[in-house]
Amino acid sequence: MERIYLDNNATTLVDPAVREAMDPFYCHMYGNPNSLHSFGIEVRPYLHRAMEQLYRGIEADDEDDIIINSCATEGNNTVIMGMYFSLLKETRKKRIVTTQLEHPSIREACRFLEAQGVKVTYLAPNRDGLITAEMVAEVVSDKTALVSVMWANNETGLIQPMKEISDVCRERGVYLHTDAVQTIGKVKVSVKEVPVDFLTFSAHKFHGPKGVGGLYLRKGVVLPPLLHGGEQMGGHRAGTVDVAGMVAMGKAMELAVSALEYENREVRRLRDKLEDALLQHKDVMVVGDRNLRTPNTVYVSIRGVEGEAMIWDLNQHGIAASTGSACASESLEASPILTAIGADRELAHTGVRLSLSRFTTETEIDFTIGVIDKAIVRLRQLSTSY
Ligand code: C6P
Repeated sequence: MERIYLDNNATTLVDPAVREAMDPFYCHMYGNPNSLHSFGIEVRPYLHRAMEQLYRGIEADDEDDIIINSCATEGNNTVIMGMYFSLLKETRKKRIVTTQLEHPSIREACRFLEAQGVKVTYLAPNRDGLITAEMVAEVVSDKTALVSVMWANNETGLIQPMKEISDVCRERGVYLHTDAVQTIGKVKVSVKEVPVDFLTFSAHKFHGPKGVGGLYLRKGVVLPPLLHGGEQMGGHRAGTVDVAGMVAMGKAMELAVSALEYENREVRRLRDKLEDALLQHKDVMVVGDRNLRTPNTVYVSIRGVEGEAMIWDLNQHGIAASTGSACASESLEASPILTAIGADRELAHTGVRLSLSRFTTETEIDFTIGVIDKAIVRLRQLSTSY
């Protein structure tokens, strides 16, 4: 059996069709799109097409902007820092409302602004792991510059009610940002149906390459750039655009959107099969209602089994999973996200995240179930607390 990859919320395999689309831009069409000679001119139609694929993918309007950047961490920081220089620093609007569920690229950026005098409210989710529109409505005031709520969570897969939250923000005239990194290709993302002002995405989470991402800006919103020094991206982000990356992200977006139906039927079926098998064991808990989660994610707590021990055991059998987000994998701290949803100490330390993709097969899931079944029995026998 080849190795099995069930850590798709950390990163994904590059779809072979995406790889094929980006390949010509390394050794053949390697011109700088801002150059006036033929090498530059010949790549421009490909960038144009990639932009069209991205606009179509999230149902953006022609007059909106999509800034191509290096990753979601950059996109999230661009929004938070940009808001500081456009509103928070100089006007009466001195507040940001965000949540305790956010990725560190939002959380740490907000902490940095707190040190500059910005007031940040970190909304706690309810017991279901959700941030409701009412919670947002309760804390937003005329001093709020920005609301930032992640669309789907990277650890639990829980999907937030973004439409209702966007209704509140529109009504109150407050900018809304959403980190949609874990949502593209899993749930329909339409900025027409869910009118947000800023939206972050990252190609490597939907079968594109690492090192390229996008930030959507609604028409008319003002956001100073994070990177200065050139007119690329209409002045929104200086620096030569990663041509191969952008072409790849466009193709990956197109494929992700066309695979949505498969994701919601087949990937969900395999995820549910795995989840049902886990729940056959006693003292096993899955975080969040499966119908409120992205179809590929299950976050499970197995009493008496340390998350790290299970990951190690799975890895011995060639199966890749994680205890939570990859960027915190070396920390022994309890997951801030699980703590936020009220998990007790044990749950926050016994969590295992299994995340599938459209490349996951039934044979892989069956094999994984067999390995986990045996691991639970063995690791519990070794446990002093179970
Ligand atoms: N989450 C995980 O294992 P980058 O790599 O900068 O493009 O993406 C950062 C990021 C931002 N928002 C969300 C919701 C994310 O899940 C991630 C990346 C990985 O969960 C690595 S920490």
